Amino acid sequence: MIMFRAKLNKMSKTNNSLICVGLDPDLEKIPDKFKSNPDPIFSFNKFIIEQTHDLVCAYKPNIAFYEAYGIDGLKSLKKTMEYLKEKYPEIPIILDAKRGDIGNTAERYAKAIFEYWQADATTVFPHLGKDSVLPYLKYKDKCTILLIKTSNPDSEVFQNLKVEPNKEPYYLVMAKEISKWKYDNVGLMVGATYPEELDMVRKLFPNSPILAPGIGAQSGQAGKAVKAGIDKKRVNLICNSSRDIIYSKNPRQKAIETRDMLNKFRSK
Ligand code: OMP
Repeated sequence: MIMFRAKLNKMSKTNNSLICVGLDPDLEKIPDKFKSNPDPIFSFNKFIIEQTHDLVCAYKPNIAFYEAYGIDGLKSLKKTMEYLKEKYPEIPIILDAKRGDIGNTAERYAKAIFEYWQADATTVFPHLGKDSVLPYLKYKDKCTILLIKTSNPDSEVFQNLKVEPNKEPYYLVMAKEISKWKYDNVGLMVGATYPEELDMVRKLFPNSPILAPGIGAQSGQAGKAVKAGIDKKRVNLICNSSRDIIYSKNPRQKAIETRDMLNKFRSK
């Protein structure tokens, strides 16, 4: 049984990379040449994977971009997952599904994500408490990435509210509580747009994988995020970029530039 963390760190080292390319296809944005293909989403994803597989530490398809096209979109997602598993089994796949429901229902979500979709990791909102997350944590070799502080501008409104007893921000209280769970298959998500919060979370979880989306299209502060989020062994940070790479005129070139830019800060 290969643990997600081992798979991620191996890939980070092999490709010398912290980049996770987000496979978030939108038919209105993909180049025309893919649109005549019977499965434009899969053919676009395949192109992006072929352009970037030696430059990434992970891929992250966000399920919303497939559900938006109904059954056909989900079939394209299945083909993409199968393609990756067959051609590049060493690259971890984070199926970004942003779940969050009571335990009984969470058990069904976890089964779908880890057994049907065969993802290596997924994203879950921990606000409902430990009993809502345990069904995911039962899958020991998988990683459940808990959303601590989202990358969007309005994430301040609720997630930074000061709460009792010590008037600390809600995201931090939540992270501290999760750190007491002591599960080694927990990952955390903090937007690269919030390097200070990322720093606080890294201190609480010195060895855990942290997903930091928001570089590129959301103008996250890549340098500050890498310095705050990298662990002592210079790994366990997953910097996701979707639109900025996949819709670039030259996705390979853009991925190389992003990888090199992140590595510059990684070694400092
Ligand atoms: P781009 O903004 O195009 O790079 O895409 C960002 C990807 O990361 C999307 O799939 C988002 O849903 C996801 N994401 C965020 O942007 N912000 C978050 O706080 C959390 C996520 C995520 O969990 O990946």
